[in-house]
Amino acid sequence: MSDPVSKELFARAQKVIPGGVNSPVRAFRSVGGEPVFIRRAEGAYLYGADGAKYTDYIGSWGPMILGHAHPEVLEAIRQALPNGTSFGAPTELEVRFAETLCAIYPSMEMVRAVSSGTEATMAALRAARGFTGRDAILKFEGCYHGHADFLLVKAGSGAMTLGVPDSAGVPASTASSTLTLPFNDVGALEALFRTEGSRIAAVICEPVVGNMGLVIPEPGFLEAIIDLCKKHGAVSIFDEVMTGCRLSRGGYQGRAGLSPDMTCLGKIVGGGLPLAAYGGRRDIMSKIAPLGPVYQAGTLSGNPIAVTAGLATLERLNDALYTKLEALGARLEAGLVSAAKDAGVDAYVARLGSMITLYFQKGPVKNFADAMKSDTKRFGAFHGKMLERGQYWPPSQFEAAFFSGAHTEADIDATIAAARESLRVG
Ligand code: HOZ
Repeated sequence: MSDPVSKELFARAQKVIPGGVNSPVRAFRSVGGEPVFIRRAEGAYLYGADGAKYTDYIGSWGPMILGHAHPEVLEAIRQALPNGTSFGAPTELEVRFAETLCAIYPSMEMVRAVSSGTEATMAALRAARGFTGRDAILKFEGCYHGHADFLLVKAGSGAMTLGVPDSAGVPASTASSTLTLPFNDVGALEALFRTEGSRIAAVICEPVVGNMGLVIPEPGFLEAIIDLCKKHGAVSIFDEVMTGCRLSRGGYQGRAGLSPDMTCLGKIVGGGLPLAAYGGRRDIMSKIAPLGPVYQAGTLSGNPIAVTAGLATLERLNDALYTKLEALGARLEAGLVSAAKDAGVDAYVARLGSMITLYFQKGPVKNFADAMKSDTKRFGAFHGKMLERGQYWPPSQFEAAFFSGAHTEADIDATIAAARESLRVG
């Protein structure tokens, strides 16, 4: 499936990097192939190690909403470079970054920059535990919040794809303070709060799940999380690492008019460089050191080059972009639905804005158990056929696909045509 140059690189990589990849989702294990190595990217396209061109539906797993190598983002980075790459001391850039995030996300009164989504969720939960003085946290089956020990419990993304939702190496004592429930089940949530409410520090959710494929919240589910947390003195945390600045400038919370106690951001806010953030209510964030007793730190937190890329990206998130993404998304969704129907393939397309999943099953998909009903073998065959046709779809049934403002109607139509063929021959 992969080209000869990638094959050779993968053989070398496997000798010195576990599985040949620096993050498991990049391996093509669940789709029965080997990864395509990438040399460069521009706009809507990735260029493989052998020079082959692919229309990209990964977008670096979310950050590249403006498209790859956006000229103005690159220029901002270029201008920042001569000033130095890291100071380990505060900068005006970090102040602007925090002010910008607080303005875009009114639920965040204070914010702290970190370097990855994993750090953001880990730190937000520590803050919630420090604030409440409680240990238990609740997450939802199939949601993925990075790879902190206590979050690798019934986890989505690569953990789900590779069949290790409960990772080895996590002490049972750590995992035991993580409670789990099915996504979208308000009854189960209410019942759990009735019995365990007084020991729950926080409920963390992806408001729209992207890590078991795309799963959209049922009306009232997220509101129930926020309300029950309020009632029981727990902290509601929206992990908008994927959805933040993606489903609207203000994330899913901005789109739905919701106000969680805390929010985690990453991916887009870093403009393609390692930068993330967590924040929320002032009384909770005031617990963070040096203001309070909850410790959290980072040598490269708020790195000036990463913040420059983030700000340059955030400045370009305007209404015209989201209108375009919605129109492209509707076009892609309709095209995939019709291609699957014409091919006689059982399929369910979930989409919101510029996030989309083509499930190989009839659907609907409302939670982890539903997602697991998908025909992953069929998905693997589809993935390979799409790749042959220059379409780089995420190499897992359980990852949302992303597209960018650099994609055109012609790109989407070519993808639909490729899907039509791939579904027929698959
Ligand atoms: N959240 C991303 C995938 N669902 C993470 C990317 C990675 O694990 O490499």
